[in-house]
Parts: sequence; C-alpha cells; structure tokens
Amino acid sequence: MASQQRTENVSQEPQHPIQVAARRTGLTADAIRAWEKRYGAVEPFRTPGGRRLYSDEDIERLLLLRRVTAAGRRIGEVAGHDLEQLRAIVSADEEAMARVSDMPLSSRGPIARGRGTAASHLTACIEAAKQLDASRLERELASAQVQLTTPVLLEQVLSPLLEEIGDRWRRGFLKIAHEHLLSALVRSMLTPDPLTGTASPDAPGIVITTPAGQVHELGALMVAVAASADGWRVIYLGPNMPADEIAHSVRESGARAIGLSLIYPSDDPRLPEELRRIRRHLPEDVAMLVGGRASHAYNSVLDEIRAYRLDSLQELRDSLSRLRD
Ligand code: B12
Repeated sequence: MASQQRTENVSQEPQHPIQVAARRTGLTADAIRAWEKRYGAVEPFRTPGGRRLYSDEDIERLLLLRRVTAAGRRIGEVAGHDLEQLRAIVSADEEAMARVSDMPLSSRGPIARGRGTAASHLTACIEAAKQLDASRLERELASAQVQLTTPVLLEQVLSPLLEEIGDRWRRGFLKIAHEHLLSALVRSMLTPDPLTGTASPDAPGIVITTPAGQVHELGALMVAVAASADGWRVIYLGPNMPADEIAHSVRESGARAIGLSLIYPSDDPRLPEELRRIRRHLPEDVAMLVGGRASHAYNSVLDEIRAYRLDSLQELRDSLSRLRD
C-alpha cells in the first residue's frame, strides 16, 4: 500500500479524471488502473458513481513511478515508497545513468539532468543536431523522453525538431547527414513503444502505416506512440504498405480503426486509387483516420471514401477517445 506522505506545495484536491492523469504522465489509463489494482501505487478518490479522480500529488507520484520504472526498477519494488523516497531514487538513478553515454538509446534507461521545459529540450536538441553530435542528441532526446509526457514530447519537441532541421536542410544550411542522423535517432526512440505497448489484448485495435509510395515513416510512428499511450492496441505495419496488406491486417487483428500518414509526395497520381482500394476491402465500421503534411492534397478522395482527415496528434487523441466511447 502506498504511503500517503503529503507535501505542502502540491494540491491534494482530487480533480483530474483518469484520462487527464494519463495525458499528464504519459502512462496509459490501463497501466494506471493496473498499478492501482495490483500494487496500490496510487489510490484515487472515487466519486459516488465510481469514477476515479486524481490530485496533483497523485499525478506527481505517477510521474515519479514512471521514471523509476523506466530506469529499470520493478513497479512492485517501488510502489509502496513515499514521494521523498521516490524522488531520491529518481535522482540517484538518473545521475548514474547520465554517465552512460555510449550505449544505444534502446538498450539503456532514460537520462535526466534537471527539469526542463519542452522549449529548452527543443533548443538543446537542435544545437546537438546542428553539430552532428550523435551522443549528445541521444542524451537530449532521452532526457526529453523521460521528463515530458508523451503528447508534449511528440508535439512540442519531436515534431518541431524535425520541422526545423528539415527546413534548414531545404534552405541549404544543413546537410542531408544532419537529417539522416536525426531521423535515425527519432525512429529508434519511437519504435519500441508501439511494438511493446502495454495495452491489454481486449483494448480496441488500430492498424497504423503509410500507404504505397509514402516512405516517410516518422509521422506514422508518432501516431503509433500517441495511440499506444492512450491505451490502444497498436498494430504497426511500417511504411509503404500495399492496400491489400493493410486491409488484411485490419481484418485479421479485428482493429476498429486505421491510421494513415501521408507526408510526401502530395501529388502521387496512384495514391487516390490505393486509398479507395483500402476502403473497399475494409469492414464498413472501421474508421479511417488520415493525417500528415501531404494529407490535405488528397482531400477529395478522402471525402469520397469517408475518411477523417486530422491535422494534429491532439485531433487524433480526440477522435480515438470518441471512437472508444
Ligand atoms: C525525416 C525526413 C526524411 C527522411 C525520412 C526517414 C523516415 N524513415 O521517415 C529521409 C531522409 C529518408 C527523407 C527523404 C526525402 N525527403 Co524528407 N523529410 C524528412 C523530414 C525532416 C521529417 C519528415 C517527418 O517525418 N516529419 C514529421 C511529420 C511527422 O510531420 P507532419 O507531416 O507535419 O506531421 C505532423 C502531423 O501532421 C501529424 N501526423 C502525421 N501523420 C499523421 C497521421 C495521422 C492519422 C494523424 C492524425 C496525424 C498525423 O503528426 C505530426 C506531428 O505533429 C521532413 C521535414 C518536415 N518538416 O517534415 C522532410 C521532408 C518531408 N522531405 C522532403 C523531401 C523533398 C524528401 C526527398 C524527396 C529528398 C530527396 N531529394 O531525396 C526524399 C523523398 C523520399 C521519398 N522517396 O519519398 C520535403 C517534402 C517537400 C514537399 N514538397 O512536401 C520535406 C518537407 C523537407 C523540406 N522542408 O523540403 N526525408
């Protein structure tokens, strides 16, 4: 059972529903409920109707638990610690891990060197990318990953970072090597999440990919991470998938939705037919969610096949939450 030591400056008023707790911590709602049931990690207030409400302090506790588990500790070992103990473990773990700089991101835990805002992480990442300093960029990305919630990481660091580096590359200020370094690191950072998501087998499923001819993959990966963070069972197919394969995966997995990312090109004459083909082979009630910088160029075919065109990951999260209900 969690010790209930309270601190003065963090509100203890139960006011946030579980979806807000999930968004603020980057944990899935399923994971939060499982930690409560199995380990009593955080015990929220219950309304008369049985809804869970979390205080700011509960959310801080969940965030600390997320960081200690991300650093390799088992939830069962730490769930009973109070806030002070958790903070001490986090800072000792992260200090030790900050010394590990030459291991690949996927094989080590997160690194944090003090609390940063999304803007400060973004600036640090841009500087490291400009200098082609791979190990510093890895550290900065890992630090952002552990200190920020998943939506903030995706929308306020990774997305503008890719935009900025892509833009400097287009204007000739950076070389293709900068972009390759960045996209390789971002890719490896995003990949484990959708593949090892913590969603339960009966969570609603979503197939995520890019259609044939669309080879930019990072938008699809971001969608996969965002859906997974919201408790969806993600079936991630990778980029450049033929229509028949996509439709087959939806039917096999019983997915309720499909997420397609369209980044480049925005004038592929074969893509409209490819999109129609996906729709024709999908069960009627499967929702098609389409986004990415090139998606607006295919508006008319998207309307025709009753796909939802979404402009941001926030719109994705809203749509997923409506579909779930
Ligand atoms: C990384 C990258 C690459 C990598 C891709 C690696 C990989 N595995 O994906 C590599 C180096 C291979 C590459 C190659 C090329 N690239 Co490139 N690339 C980029 C870069 C930097 C990032 C792309 C990216 O993933 N962006 C992040 C995405 C996710 O951002 P976004 O589209 O705005 O999406 C956001 C939302 O819309 C939403 N979203 C995305 N998808 C979806 C889906 C759903 C369902 C929802 C709800 C939301 C959603 O999430 C995002 C986050 O907010 C961009 C620059 C940029 N500004 O984007 C150029 C960019 C896309 N590339 C470009 C070009 C020109 C190319 C090349 C033609 C270069 C060349 N001459 O070889 C080739 C084309 C390859 C091909 N065959 O198509 C241009 C495209 C210009 C245009 N006319 O649109 C860009 C814009 C660079 C530029 N500024 O000129 N590229």
